[in-house]
Amino acid sequence: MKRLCLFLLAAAAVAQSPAHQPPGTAATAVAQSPANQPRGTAATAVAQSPAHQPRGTAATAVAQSPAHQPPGTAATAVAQSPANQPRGTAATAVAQSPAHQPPGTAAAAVAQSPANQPRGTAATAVAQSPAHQPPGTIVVDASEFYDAIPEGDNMGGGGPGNSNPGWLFNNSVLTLGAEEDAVARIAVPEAGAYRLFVRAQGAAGSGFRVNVGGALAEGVFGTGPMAWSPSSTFELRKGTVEIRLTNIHPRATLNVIVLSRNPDFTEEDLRPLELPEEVHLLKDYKIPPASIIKFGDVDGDGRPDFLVLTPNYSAYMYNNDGKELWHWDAPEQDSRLRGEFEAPGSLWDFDQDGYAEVIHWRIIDGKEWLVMADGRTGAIKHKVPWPTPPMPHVYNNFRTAIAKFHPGYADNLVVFTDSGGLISVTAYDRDLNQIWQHAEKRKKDFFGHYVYPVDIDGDGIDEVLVSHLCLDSKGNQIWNNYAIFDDNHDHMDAMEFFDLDGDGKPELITGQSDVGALAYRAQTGEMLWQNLADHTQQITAGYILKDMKTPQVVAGGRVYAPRGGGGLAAWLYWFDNHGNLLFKWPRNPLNGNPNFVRGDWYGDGTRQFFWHRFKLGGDGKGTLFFKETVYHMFDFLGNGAEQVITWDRNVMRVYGYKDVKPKVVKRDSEYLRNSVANHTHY
Ligand SMILES: [Ca+2]
Ligand SMILES: [Ca+2]
Ligand SMILES: [Ca+2]
Ligand SMILES: [Ca+2]
Repeated sequence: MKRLCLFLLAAAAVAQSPAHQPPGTAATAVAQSPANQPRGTAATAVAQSPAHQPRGTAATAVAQSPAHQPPGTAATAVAQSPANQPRGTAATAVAQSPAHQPPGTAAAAVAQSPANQPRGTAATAVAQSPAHQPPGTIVVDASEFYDAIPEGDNMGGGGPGNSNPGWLFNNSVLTLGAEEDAVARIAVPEAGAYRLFVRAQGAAGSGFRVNVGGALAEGVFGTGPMAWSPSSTFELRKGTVEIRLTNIHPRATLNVIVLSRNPDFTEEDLRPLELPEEVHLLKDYKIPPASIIKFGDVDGDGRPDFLVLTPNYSAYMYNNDGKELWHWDAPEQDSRLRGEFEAPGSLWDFDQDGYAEVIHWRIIDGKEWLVMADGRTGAIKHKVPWPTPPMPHVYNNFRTAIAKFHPGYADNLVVFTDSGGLISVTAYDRDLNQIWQHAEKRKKDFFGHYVYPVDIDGDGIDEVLVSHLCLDSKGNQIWNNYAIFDDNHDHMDAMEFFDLDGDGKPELITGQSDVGALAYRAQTGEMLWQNLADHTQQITAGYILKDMKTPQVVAGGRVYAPRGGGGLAAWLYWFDNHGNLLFKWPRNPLNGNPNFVRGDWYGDGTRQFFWHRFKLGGDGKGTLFFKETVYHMFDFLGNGAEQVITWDRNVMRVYGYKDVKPKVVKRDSEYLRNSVANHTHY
């Protein structure tokens, strides 16, 4: 989806045609737009055909949970993500992790934030290193060169010469695609004689040299297969030293540099030093190639289980131990069409018996069904026809989310379908009885990629947002923005709800493709500000930068086909709460299609932010924290903190703060809904 937006640029200007729609085709009652709506709202059914546009690539997305989550809430499942993402992480199932070994050092001691810190004050973080730093040894992984990454270099994946099936320290590389020097500045905790070691690979004709603190080291690195090369010894003073990769002949690849007072330091000595000391690998699941992963407790043991939906819409249900409980295989028919987009599904305990049900798409006897299945067995509890015109059709955006349309426990379901010409939002009760439907003839993606049930006016009942349209709990329109953004390419890719102006009410912050980053008054749809941020795909907001009293908005700006490598790249645009650009990070986009996740990593009540494989610091820069890109974040362990879930192809891992002090935190159903189940992958 997101990528499609790209070619859209071109097309951008296509008109739209709200024109005529035969009202009243509605499937069931309600919905439909109130009278005087600007152009093309209303009505229901009808199909149209946007002629599926050739989207460029697969889709990836990321999301985050609507609405800021009340700290201290609840527990179970959700999440999801897009399909096959071409992100460029090199080696996938590489090594494993950190067998921690606290050599008692500290160089990288993570500062923790004192309990009640005014938000914003972001954990006083002391400088962090993306690796353990045992006494007498400085580990400089490739990510330390990302901050000032030259245009043309990348972090691996997606280009010739980058594939490496073997172990990579931190699963992290710098591929030198440009001749410009790559530079990192590192801390030397104590003066002394340090021997340089370089782990790099390359091919005939490639290579680079290393300059430490202004002195050139012996040897040329990155000239052949991956090699661990001891080099010169340097007398270093305590303080900061510059490491410069120079005399570059592309495309050599740096994996890691070590400066050690131990002249016999070996490659094997590196193995236990991966990732920052505070990062603990907690779970490591092998999963089928996934389109999306959803979380929820289906077996009632209090621990989140997970549903893997494949690009074909097949469903595999696993318990918390990673044991398959059941699966349902989708037929081959139209699997290519389905595979271009994220698969729809949710886990939620609709009947409150303590066992989450599985909502997903099935095809039975040639017909498409919306199914609510017993999460333990896959047996169908309820099923109704999938709310879209009969096949054949396409599967542009099929999504599900849990909504709350009445006081008490949230047990409504909303289903969003963009099946080629007709886009609809359909609401159901806990038994899959349809409550209302809102449908419009619209071009692909006009309403974005996700449906967001969020209580924007604070009355305890959800409103429903799909891109430029906000509906109330009965399906009636509250506002729309069609007059401003009538082109389907201007859809909202990602939505975040956050109180930017401190009045206690959430604003709607969106990543809106080529329109950039925008903020709206969520209650009325009034636009507050807009600023460009490349092709804005993901967005978040919070008190992240140190010493800033007002919140920031951070947008992931996508760049297409970066520098020779092809594929996608992204960087961060930091804005103040009025939309003024503060700065960008890093110096050039990094390849990948990364998400934001955020949550209480330390279990101290402060919200930490992560993007791609990095934790964002109070200076707006990222420190590599994980071997894969982040996907979701919630209290997976039930220990009072929130853990980061990463996902890369067929590997899903859960990482947490190593020194968390476990505590019982009551996670209510709204936590489960907002922070676990309704997570989106944008
Ligand atoms: Ca469970
Ligand atoms: Ca149940
Ligand atoms: Ca409301
Ligand atoms: Ca506000």
